[in-house]
Amino acid sequence: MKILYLNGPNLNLLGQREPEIYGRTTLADIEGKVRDRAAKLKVEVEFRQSNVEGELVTWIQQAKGKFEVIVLNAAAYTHTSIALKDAISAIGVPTIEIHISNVHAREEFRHKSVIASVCRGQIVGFGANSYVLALEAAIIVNER
Ligand code: CA2
Repeated sequence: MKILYLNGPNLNLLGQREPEIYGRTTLADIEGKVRDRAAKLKVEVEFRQSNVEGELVTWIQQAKGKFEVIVLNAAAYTHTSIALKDAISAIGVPTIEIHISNVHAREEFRHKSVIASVCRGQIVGFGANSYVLALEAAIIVNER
């Protein structure tokens, strides 16, 4: 089973700025944690990050037939991107929405997710562990 982790804009800055919200863990650290756990669970993972909305759309489209599940932290595009929503809906690869911070405890504009209705579920607010928890969710989604 192969799981594609996609990360949206500014997540390349993790660990370097705003540690009070996003912690001190870098995206590379998170990838390492996910890879350790994935090896124990005997699943394959691929990690990508882009600041470009269209690149994320292309990666979602290309996931069909190559990955069983997508784990998506769309970052700020979560709250705005109909293009991401349409791509998730069009390709039909089960997608899990994740967030590091508890978006519901933050500004009002972060409470709305444009992509939530086309995702299989959400994991929100567990810091870097949201990524690790998503592995278990991906396995469950794939078994259904
Ligand atoms: O909590 C999350 O995972 C978010 O997806 C992170 C996004 C934010 O727009 C969403 O509302 C919630 C922001 C990612 C930017 O990450 C930064 C990391 C360090 C410094 C500045 C931004």
